[in-house]
Amino acid sequence: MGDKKVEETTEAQIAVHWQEEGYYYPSTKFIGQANLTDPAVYDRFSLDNFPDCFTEYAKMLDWYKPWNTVLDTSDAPCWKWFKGGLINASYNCIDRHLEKNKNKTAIHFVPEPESERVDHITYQELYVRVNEFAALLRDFAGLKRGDRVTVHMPMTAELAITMLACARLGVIHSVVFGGFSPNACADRIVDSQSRVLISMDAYYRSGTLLNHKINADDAVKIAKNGGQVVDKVLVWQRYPGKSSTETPMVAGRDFFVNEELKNYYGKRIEPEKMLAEDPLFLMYTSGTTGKPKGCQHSTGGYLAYVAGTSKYIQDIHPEDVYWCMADIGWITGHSYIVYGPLALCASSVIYEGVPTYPDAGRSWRIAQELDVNIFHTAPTAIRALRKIGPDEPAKYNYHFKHMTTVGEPIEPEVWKWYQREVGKGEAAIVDTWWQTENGGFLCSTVPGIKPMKPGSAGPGVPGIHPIIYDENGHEVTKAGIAGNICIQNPWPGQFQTIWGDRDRFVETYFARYCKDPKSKDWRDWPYLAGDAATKSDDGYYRILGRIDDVINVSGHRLGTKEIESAALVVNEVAEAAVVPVAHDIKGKVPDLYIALKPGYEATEALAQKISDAICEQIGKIAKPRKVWLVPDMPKTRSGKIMRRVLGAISNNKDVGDVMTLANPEVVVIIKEMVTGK
Ligand code: 6R9
Repeated sequence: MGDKKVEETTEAQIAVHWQEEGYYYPSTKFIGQANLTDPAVYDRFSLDNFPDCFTEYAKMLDWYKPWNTVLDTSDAPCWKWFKGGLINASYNCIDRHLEKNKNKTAIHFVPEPESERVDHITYQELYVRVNEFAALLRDFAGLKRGDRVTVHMPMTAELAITMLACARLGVIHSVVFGGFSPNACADRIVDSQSRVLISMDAYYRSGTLLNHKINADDAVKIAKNGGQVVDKVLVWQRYPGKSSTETPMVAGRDFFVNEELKNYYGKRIEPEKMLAEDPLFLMYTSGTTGKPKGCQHSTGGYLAYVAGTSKYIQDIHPEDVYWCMADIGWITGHSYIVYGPLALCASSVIYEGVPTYPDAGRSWRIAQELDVNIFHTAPTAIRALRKIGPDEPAKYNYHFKHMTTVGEPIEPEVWKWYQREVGKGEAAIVDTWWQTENGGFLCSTVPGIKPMKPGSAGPGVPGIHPIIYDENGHEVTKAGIAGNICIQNPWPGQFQTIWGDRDRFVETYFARYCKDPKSKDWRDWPYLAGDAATKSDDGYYRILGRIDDVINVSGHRLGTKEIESAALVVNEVAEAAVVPVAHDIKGKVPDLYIALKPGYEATEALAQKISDAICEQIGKIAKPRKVWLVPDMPKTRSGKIMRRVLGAISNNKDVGDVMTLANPEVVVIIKEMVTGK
């Protein structure tokens, strides 16, 4: 395995910082209305019934033509689900609901300024707007089935409309988180070979109307240097007809969507009949090397999986008002704001702003006003809300029947506040563990069947069979012992490959525990998630954190290599090392250690310059807590930077034995610099 892996696992285990907790039980009222309460249905998802069990999810959708093979393994490990089936995701999220529910709200768009009214978009209106935009994409932008388009937009209804319009045409959308920098956007344009970029002029964030279109201008320039020409930039307007003069446009390249759309009013587009295994979208995520990975998600399998898990784990019924606070630019937003809830004909809330702006009551006022009854958020938001307004939820008249947490481990104390104050002791809670690569939940309790346990995600959700392996590929059977969590079987929501890089897909996720690389049998291809975990005697999994070079900041994955590469762009920098530091609200934040090239002086201004370079290249989310300009990096004799030692210093932990290092004296200097001791 090499000493690197051992070092990383040790680091992950630092995260084990709380004890097993007792159970909490859902109310009889919740169980009385829950979608899944029959253990026999759960049991139908056993490995004995694999893969046929997943047809239960596929049957929640409308197909133009049914599949003839549930799981095709001939191109292992690129699995094909529901082969032979024909389907359209936009049709399933919109058209099929019109007959009975056209007047129902599909999307409640909540602008950040409270002075602006909420936009309640019915399924009929969504149908009209998606069709018109699809017509524009096809006839004006020239996009067709199989093309990729990059979408760099803030949290607005137009983002969901854009995705659904692409899906209608079979155009593969690649949504980039709105807060990402032009550089990050450009990388994704180049990798996905998008010749169309969809943007928005502006959006509100913490009280300021930010100009967003400038990011598109820079991204297009950078992408061109990277070899990808964007010939059209489509710009939605936050205030149609108002802000055009403030948004400089490049003639012949940039177009205001709201103006061009007038030519397509009343147009209807027949949904494309897609193969189940045709890609629906790409979603980029950080990996162990610098380059983000374009996770390619399928149409039929993905949609079936998000519909099924939205129904059984989120307990979404068509009459629910469901609010997931995540950004649509992350996988949670794709699966559990747009595709899952809309496939089930629920009403989904899209909120433009930050949950804590302008005050600690904002989120609860939204819940009260819209009568939200299912609430989905992340530990980082829960911690922030708890910090600034621990008693705030009680002041508002809302009632959640169900709540979710996702994105990182949640501390039991924070979980208990969430349960008691936000959920008012009434809500069933699910802690859902999964990843961009997975499409939908992997571990969680089924809320109508299993009790909750603060700090533990739960067992595998129906049809997901986790296993923990040690470094040597042996199963870890003993409770409480950490190892690498893997999934034994494929599932329909799983990504199909890394866009354009099948080798990296196999190498990253399967090579480590593959039993036979030539095998076409799924049993030989356990999926490596890249997280350390323990299993308890009751079969619940506790996720401890990443085992690879990824930092989870506010529930978002940042590659340490990405941040280090960004620092190395600054001329004075010789070496850079990033380590995660525990943070009250964000979970983890990066600390950046820098060794300068000879002849340069360590100054505050230089540290600031390096920090700015990172924000510029990746986005503010990657901003280091602190840039430490150190005389040298602690290194092994073979020259590897000892991130474990730096991590221990940043987190005020014991650095352990460093005498085998090439330069142990530097550890003393760095320690004094950082901790003052
Ligand atoms: C959905 C999403 C994935 C990584 C994952 C793990 C961490 C996510 C978690 C959790 C503990 C949970 N993670 N959910 N850790 N408990 N409930 O977050 O996708 O952005 O790809 O991040 O997040 O480390 O590997 P993504």
